[in-house]
Amino acid sequence: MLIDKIRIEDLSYERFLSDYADKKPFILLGAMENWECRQWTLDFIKEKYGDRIVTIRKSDIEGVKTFKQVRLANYIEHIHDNEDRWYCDWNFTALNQKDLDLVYSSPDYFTKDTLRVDDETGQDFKWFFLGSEQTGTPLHQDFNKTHAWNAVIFGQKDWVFFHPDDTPYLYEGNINVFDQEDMEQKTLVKQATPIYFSQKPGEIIYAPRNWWHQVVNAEHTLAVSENFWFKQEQLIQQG
Ligand SMILES: O=C(O)CCC(=O)C(=O)O
Ligand SMILES: [Fe+2]
Repeated sequence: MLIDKIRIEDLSYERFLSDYADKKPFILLGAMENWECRQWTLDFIKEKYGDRIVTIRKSDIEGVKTFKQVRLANYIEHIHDNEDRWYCDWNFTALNQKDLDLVYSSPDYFTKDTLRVDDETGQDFKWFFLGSEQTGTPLHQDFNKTHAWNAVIFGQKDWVFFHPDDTPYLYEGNINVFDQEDMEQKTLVKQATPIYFSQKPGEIIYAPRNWWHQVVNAEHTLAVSENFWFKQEQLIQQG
């Protein structure tokens, strides 16, 4: 199965709601043209933000549960020799670095009539993901039935999506769908329908709630990502 790629000028808000919102993933093009962070390089980030404290975790299923804090410069210095596949998974607003809000701007599709803050903690759901080649995020569904968008600034991400109906064939996420051997051993997965594709700089992915996804950074990659609910859903969830 292929994923739709649509330019922002060809996608009205009405069409987003009727064809994609809560229905299927797609790639949005042309929505990052004016973002300040599009000019960033590793050297620039190290120079300007190297003193920031960021959170890192490993790229495998166990690693996602344990975070460490390091200086960003320290992570970047080791980006070429990162055998343990540490991944900078940096919820910058939770770390009180809200100035970074200004270096990009969320497309309207994902801000209009949406909720983007955790009621209990008051935290925004905003992340930078900076990772060496082969870092990434194991197969999962996003927390609390949130939707997400994810924009590549530099590098490349390889993705797999599965529809929520494929849940019985996905071993609760304990499968590496980029690993041939794992795919052959875990035979149930043959009944699922993966959508494999790559995401390049300037491209934004929309991930609907409950869709399974796994991500591998094919090169040293920087992305920015936010999670949200459509307003109506949150009201329903709260009863
Ligand atoms: O590694 C990535 O860019 C994807 C991250 C992701 O899917 C998540 O944190 O929910
Ligand atoms: Fe995710």
